[in-house]
Amino acid sequence: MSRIVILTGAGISAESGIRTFRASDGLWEDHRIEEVATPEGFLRDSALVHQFYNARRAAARAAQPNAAHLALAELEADPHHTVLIVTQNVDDLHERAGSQNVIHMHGTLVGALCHDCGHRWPAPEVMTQGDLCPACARAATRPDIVWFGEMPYQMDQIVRALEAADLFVSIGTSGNVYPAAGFVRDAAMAGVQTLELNLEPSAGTDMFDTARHGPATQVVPAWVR
Ligand code: BV8
Repeated sequence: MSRIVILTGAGISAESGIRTFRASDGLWEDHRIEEVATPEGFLRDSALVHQFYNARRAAARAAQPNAAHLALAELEADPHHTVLIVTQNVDDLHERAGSQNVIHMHGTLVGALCHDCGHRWPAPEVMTQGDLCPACARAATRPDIVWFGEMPYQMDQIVRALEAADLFVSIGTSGNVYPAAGFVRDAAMAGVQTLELNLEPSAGTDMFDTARHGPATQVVPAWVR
């Protein structure tokens, strides 16, 4: 039984029609994503941030899982492996492809969070700054997304799984955002084999034992099978 930890990024959803951050040159409607995807950006202009995530939520809802998502679900169903997907993506394409063991370290578009009391509930399709928290009734609702400068979710569980793995695979990520971009180093230091599957060499490609470059819908099924 081999233990596989798989990190995925925006590139695995690119062929499902969901734009990556690099494809937009880090811009969204002339706003730098780092400006919009931050707590400061939310406090500065919550209507703009809700607009940003409403657009992303609609795009994710319209997208379908692709052959790469489906191949990872097939791998998880294979009794010879235990598979944990740690995704930086906020779409739900892994779950819709059939993957069950998924950690959304940067949150999800389908979740809503109260900025004041911390209550969580399923996000409506369209969120506005006037929405009231169902628990404390204050107008402090935000998407349940981890923004720049905020601590990613379930980091302890992720690091424990990385260090106990037999193989760490990174798929569709540019390796620019930490702590996710540092996982390959954590794995290598724990003696875990590392593999990069990406359209092109990522920023951290030299830290991987092996790398295969090409579209995820080709390189991921080829690796799984
Ligand atoms: C933290 C949710 C500490 C939002 C995201 C200064 C100030 C503040 C922080 C920092 C700073 N300097 C550094 C930091 C740390 C910061 C960071 O790393 N910044 C970067 C910009 C330098 N990180 C953080 O802030 C993190 N938190 O450090 O907390 C802390 C400690 C204690 C207590 C409190 C806090 C939190 C980062 C999370 C931010 N949220 N997402 C949203 O989605 O709207 S990040 C977001 O961008 C994504 O989730 C993802 O992580 C990142 C984009 O990366 P990728 O997924 O890799 O996408 P990208 O477009 O870049 O690349 C796509 C790749 O796919 C490419 O390589 C391409 O070649 C490939 N590809 C394309 N098509 C295909 C393909 N591959 C295969 N097939 C294809 N068809």
